[in-house]
Amino acid sequence: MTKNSLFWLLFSTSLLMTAGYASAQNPIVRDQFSADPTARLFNGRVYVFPSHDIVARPGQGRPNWFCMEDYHVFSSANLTDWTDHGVIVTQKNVPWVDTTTYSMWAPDCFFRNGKYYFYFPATAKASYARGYAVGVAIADKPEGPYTPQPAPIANVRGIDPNVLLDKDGQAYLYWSQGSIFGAKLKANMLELDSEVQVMADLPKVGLIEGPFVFERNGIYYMTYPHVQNKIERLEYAIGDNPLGPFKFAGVIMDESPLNCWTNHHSLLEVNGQWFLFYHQNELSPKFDKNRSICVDSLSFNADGTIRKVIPTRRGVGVTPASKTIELDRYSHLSPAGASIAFLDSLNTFKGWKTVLQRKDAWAQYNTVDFGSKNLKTVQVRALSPSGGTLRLSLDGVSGPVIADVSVPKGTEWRTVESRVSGNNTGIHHLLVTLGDGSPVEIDWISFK
Ligand code: FUB
Repeated sequence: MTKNSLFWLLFSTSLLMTAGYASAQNPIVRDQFSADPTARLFNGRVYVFPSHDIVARPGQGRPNWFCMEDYHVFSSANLTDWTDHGVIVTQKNVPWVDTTTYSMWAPDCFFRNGKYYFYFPATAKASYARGYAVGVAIADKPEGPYTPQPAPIANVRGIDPNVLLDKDGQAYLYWSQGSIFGAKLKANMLELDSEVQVMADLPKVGLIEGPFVFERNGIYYMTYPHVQNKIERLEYAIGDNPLGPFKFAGVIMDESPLNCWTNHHSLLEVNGQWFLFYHQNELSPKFDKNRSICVDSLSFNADGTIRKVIPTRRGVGVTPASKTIELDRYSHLSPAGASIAFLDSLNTFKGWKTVLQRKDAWAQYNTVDFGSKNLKTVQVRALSPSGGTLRLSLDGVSGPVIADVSVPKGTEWRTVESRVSGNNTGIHHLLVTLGDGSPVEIDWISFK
């Protein structure tokens, strides 16, 4: 068992499982668009506060641009099963927001004084502020209900609020508007307690926004999306003080392979393991203002520098073998003959399929928990116009074979069942390889 697998086993068994199954893979929210995830650990659960992209109808904000009317919050006890707690704040209930703008952009949430403070930017009515302002809504529980403050925070003009609570009990608010700004917050978490400062010495060329600040081993990390070239990548700078100056230290995630113009992120430590939450546009490849949130593991070098994160479709967490294993959220694909496509390109929310087109092409899905008793049966939802076979093996293409699955000829999806043999207990990587016959498309796999 790898160190990573052991972490997941301990993590998933040491915390309560949630009732509603959503997904263990990326993107983690698949029934709506979501972006700009700020993840926080509250009461042993991970809560993600994203913004909520929608497809704009005529008259809603700026055409062909971001369109956001409200916020949902999602939570998970194991980073695998996510619960959508529904809408927590909507623009029509915030007195100061100009509701013609649909501009509820990237938020944050912070626990202090026994309350949850939800910080969000939006375009203000002219009587409150000019342009973007940052408001606060307060709740007794992370999932709400939240009560918005009647007016935005004075002297904060911009987007993408983020809060840091330093070791000495001083809280700070950061936000962006061309540059990144920061100031002390009063203990009431609702008012600034210092002059606003531009955070030095961050890049001066190319858009910079979305600050997320944290402290680790005495180092203050200022992390942010930045357009170094054509689209945003995630970078970080480090300093000795919460308000800088900061020195550029590296790239956390390169530009989107899907060409999503924005990225926006947060980092979270859970039981000693760090995670990067970010977004991409896989559910909307042709319109990058409809995004989806993702999570991948992140780690540090001994000197405190951050190792670059390569975005994956597999995401994080253990997938029980008895759940539907979505092979299209793969860990690795063979260099040729394997690809991913939408099940229905007119409704991307239906998800994806894996297409194996050439003999010996394979797809690998990591960290499947087969449990403590040998499983006897596997079901595969598949389609093969001329009929084909699949070989299921563990931990490598030449690892132990646990099943051979015949997919009969046909143009309709069908669920085929096969016997599983051999020892298959514990956590393993699952490999699915195309055998003799013609191409096979796979929707999901599940063991009994
Ligand atoms: O989601 C709208 C804006 O796009 C965010 O506020 C920025 O950080 C970028 O992700």
